[in-house]
Amino acid sequence: MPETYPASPDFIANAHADADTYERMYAQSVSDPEGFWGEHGKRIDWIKPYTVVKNTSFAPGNVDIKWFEDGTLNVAANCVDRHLAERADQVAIIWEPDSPEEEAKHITYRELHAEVCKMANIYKDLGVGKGDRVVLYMPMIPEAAYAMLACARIGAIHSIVFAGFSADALGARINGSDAKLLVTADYAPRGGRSTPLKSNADAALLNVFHDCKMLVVKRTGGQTTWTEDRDFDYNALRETASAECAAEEMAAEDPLFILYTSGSTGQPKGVVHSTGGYLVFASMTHQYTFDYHDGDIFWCTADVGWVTGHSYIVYGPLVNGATTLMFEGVPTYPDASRFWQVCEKHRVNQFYTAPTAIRALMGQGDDYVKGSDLSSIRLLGTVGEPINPEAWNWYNDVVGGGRCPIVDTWWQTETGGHLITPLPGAIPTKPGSATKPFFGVQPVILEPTSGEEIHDTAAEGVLCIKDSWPAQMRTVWGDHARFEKTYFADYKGYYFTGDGCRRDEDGYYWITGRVDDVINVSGHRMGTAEVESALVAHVKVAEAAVVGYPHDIKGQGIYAYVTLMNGESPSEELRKELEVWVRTEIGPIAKPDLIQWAPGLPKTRSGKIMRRILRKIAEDDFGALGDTSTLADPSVVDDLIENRMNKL
Ligand code: 6R9
Repeated sequence: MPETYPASPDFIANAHADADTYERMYAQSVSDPEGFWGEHGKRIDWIKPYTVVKNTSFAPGNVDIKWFEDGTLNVAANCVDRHLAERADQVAIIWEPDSPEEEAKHITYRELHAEVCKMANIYKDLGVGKGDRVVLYMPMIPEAAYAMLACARIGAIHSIVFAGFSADALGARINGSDAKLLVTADYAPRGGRSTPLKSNADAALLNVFHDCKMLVVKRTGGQTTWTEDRDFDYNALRETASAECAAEEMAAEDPLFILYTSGSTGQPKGVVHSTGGYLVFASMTHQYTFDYHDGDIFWCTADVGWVTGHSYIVYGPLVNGATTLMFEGVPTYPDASRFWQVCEKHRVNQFYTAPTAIRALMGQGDDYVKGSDLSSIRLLGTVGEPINPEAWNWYNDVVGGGRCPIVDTWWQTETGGHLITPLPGAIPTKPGSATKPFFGVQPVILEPTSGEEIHDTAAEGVLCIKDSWPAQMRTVWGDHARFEKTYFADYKGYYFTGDGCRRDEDGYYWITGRVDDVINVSGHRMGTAEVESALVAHVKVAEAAVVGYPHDIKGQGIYAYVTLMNGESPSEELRKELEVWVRTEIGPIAKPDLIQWAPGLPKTRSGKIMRRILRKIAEDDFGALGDTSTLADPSVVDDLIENRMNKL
């Protein structure tokens, strides 16, 4: 039995929820979801109050999810305007730049209001209106938050593309949502290097054939090329833009944003989130999971290009009137003390990051942590992948000094907010477990093949969710059938998460990783099929199979088996060429860590690649290949093993 770690009595005494409160609220949230969410939906401001709380169906062929459907509201008004009466001069956003030499910025709610309105007015002048899509391709600068909230203010739908994605990936997403406007910056400084966003954006638009304008924010002032009548200078337009802009009245079910994420098939899907349900859930999870209190400084180290940045840098904290820290840089620049120096400098109270960052920093030694005063930190959090106990213990002892509860939050782009997480004052933690469900969330463990629910407390199988929660994704952009097929077809009547899970005898949930062809590299989700299709798009590649393998820092690394075209021969040069190729097709995060030349791939007689075998070879687990008798040509396996051995 792993040890459990309760919060200190002091922490519990001041927490929003202790064990009794959690039990009571959780019980109500599942026995009477209408009553529970009807009450907690009021934590945000509605223009027209809702009368219908929940109207959801997971029924095959008729999946339909609506929360607060007859209510109207505006997300930007909730995140900004409603705080003006009481906290106009409170800092809303602390911005910490890539280089510690450059000055941090402090943006108050009053200033945030003016900036969001100006950006919204610029959008309107460029012809963007309610329901239009705006793609954001931005560095981690305050303008990224302005750009999101400006969309929300006028009812436009944003779709953020992480600045580490390539021009090709950006172009595909602009086309995918038929966006009218692309908002970007000249350059994105990160870790002392600089990504030329504007020139990537120029390249992306070469493959966009509808009318899409570009709004460019000045970050470094570096050189860019300019296309008249298509490109617009944000900083110049801002000078004359009005700082007042009425907030559009939106229906609760109007889409707030689209965010592309990887699945088990080649094409990333556009996850659609709603306005009302999403905001209520972002607000409530931010307050309870992080035990956020007025005046706290909250830091989530994610990028706004991922869902974590949406919910816990921008929407959750701002709707709660928090001070949210936005960091442009990386944990190891200028050196491995940067996170801790930023915590000390801005007196951070809650710190939320990914296991991959913790492992990387742990590898650099404790001295980098010990040089900073971390006494302001009250709570630590993790997200994105399972955390191994060694990293958990280091985080707890060295960073938290044994004083701070750790919330290991399990959730997904699709879920909008935390679904399984400790509430720090209520649930003693166990290293590596996301512990218990959040209010209103009913996890179930199904037997993978039969789909039967396992009712014993101790259970292992696939993780599904039994009923809807307010921030559940509503559809796949432009393809509701794909939404149903991906999440509701394998296990009828449930939302299928794609994760494997174990529940222990105390009812604690332990996520065991994806059960589909999705891998998790440094906390970034990637479909193996995406990387494969990038590889086979290269003229010298005949076939490719990609699997994950255990990686000390990244959690999983990308292992690519590549079969070359007849007449091509493997070389170091070609290996480099393929690495660069994948970077260009998808982005640096998709670059294979290992490429193995494979004269043949293990296939069934019907031509299906047997990934199970490739995974085992990549893991150096040759003894456990399982049944290879269905292979068309079993000898390819011996070749692959021999080659893998040669590499070690
Ligand atoms: C928020 C986010 C979702 C996938 C998810 C799971 C993995 C996320 C986790 C975790 C174990 C945690 N995951 N949090 N696994 N413990 N605390 O990361 O969204 O990028 O969509 O990834 O990440 O496998 O299914 P997203």
